[in-house]
Amino acid sequence: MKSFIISFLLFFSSVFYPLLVSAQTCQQAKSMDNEVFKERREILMKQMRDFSIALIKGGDIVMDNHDDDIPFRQNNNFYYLTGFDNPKAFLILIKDRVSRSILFTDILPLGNQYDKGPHSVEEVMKATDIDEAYNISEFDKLFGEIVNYIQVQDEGNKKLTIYYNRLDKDLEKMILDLSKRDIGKDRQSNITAEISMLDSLPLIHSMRRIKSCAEIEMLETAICITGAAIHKTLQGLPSFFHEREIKATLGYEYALEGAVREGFASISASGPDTLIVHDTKFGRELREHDMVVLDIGADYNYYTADISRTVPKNGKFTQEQSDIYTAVLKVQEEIISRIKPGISGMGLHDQSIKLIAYELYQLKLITDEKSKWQYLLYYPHGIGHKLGMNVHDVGGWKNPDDTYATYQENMVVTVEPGIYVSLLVLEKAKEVLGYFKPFFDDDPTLKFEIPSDEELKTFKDTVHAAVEKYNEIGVRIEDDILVTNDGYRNLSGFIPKTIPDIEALMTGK
Ligand SMILES: [Mn+2]
Repeated sequence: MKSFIISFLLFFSSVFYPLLVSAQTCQQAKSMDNEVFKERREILMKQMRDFSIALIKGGDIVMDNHDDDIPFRQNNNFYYLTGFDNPKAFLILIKDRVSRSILFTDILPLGNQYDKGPHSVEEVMKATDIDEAYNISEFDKLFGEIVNYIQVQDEGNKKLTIYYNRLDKDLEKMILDLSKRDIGKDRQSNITAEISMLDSLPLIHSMRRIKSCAEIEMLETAICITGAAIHKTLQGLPSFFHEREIKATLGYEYALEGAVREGFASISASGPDTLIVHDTKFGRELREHDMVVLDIGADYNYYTADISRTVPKNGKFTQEQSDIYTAVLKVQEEIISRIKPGISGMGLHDQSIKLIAYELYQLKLITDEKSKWQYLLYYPHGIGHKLGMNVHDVGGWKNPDDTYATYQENMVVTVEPGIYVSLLVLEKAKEVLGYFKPFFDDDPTLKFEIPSDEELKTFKDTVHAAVEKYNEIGVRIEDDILVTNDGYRNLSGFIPKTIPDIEALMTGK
């Protein structure tokens, strides 16, 4: 018996232990319970006018070229309010004397052999704890009844407010058509209400900008998974021959760690392609002295990470690669250290331009630190953006009243400066600046005048040697930062970023 136990234990440790150690390294945040979604619906309804409804449409199934479905991902606002990730769905929030939520979706017949989905409205109600659920086939009829019902409730006012996504013109037309058909049908009450159509997005987006603890945990899981994938990619990169191997490694690690999809099209740019900010093709053979930019993020339960690391393909920085990398890293760390509630994203971008210009001047890549256009030839994007369910999450750089939006506690933002050195861009400087100018003209901080041909020639002649020296090196470094009550917490700071840490991980030394 004893020997059986020993051999069993040996068997167990030899067979199962390696499996255990190769399993996931990220602790997975537990999915949100229905109370969370219910509370969000209640908060939204509190902001709505009395006697109004909000109509939130779920995501559409998108076809690829012919008859192939692109993998379905629920609309973020819809998911935010329901936690329900089936296609063909509508949510109606009714705010009257007693507020309630109604979910419509595709109920599949039992025995359906093609699609996975709910087989009864009871199943939907049990899964979501929503007040009422119906088959989507009843939507047209019930929408009319709801519209009329609200008007009866609000007879004194005779005004019906419908909140919807104003960007969705098909939805707008559908609401208007259905309302025209149904309003006034109830002859007994003799109602001819006028309809106010209001945009639901500002209300929902203002909620989504500030993250709850549960949302921060989701983001931390997505970031951990992304970190694990970067770790594996960096270890493998010195022996990789093609960018495809990066893609394979990322996909494998994501799935293994619990993320079934990426939050956006992964960017892996190598060699001269590091100068392209959005290269998602994974189409290039790797070369020994390439730099490789990874700008990636796993999606975990509808929350995405967004992290960039730039490394030498062979694991060892050359002097030139190190010069550019060190400059970007200094700027990135300085900008991160300035994050706290009350500062604006635009203000940070402006500071990042000054810091990058200082570094470019030291590297002899520009001739005037204060120039409004010289830096742009090497730093053609913003310092960062909000992060959440969308990789470029809701809440832009400006408020509706045109003032600059400020960071607040429990927002999550990215910090991603970059320097990209290109002889071709230098040569085409006039065209490049001409491309940017119209976008910048409205912004007093960024507005610039195109330099004269003479000025441009002097500039080109002066910086040409330095640009040649660093040609085709592109570096971007990006972390995901939680704004705290008195500063920040770098959620992705554990992912190797200094030159010694990267070299040690990649070469095993
Ligand atoms: Mn980003």
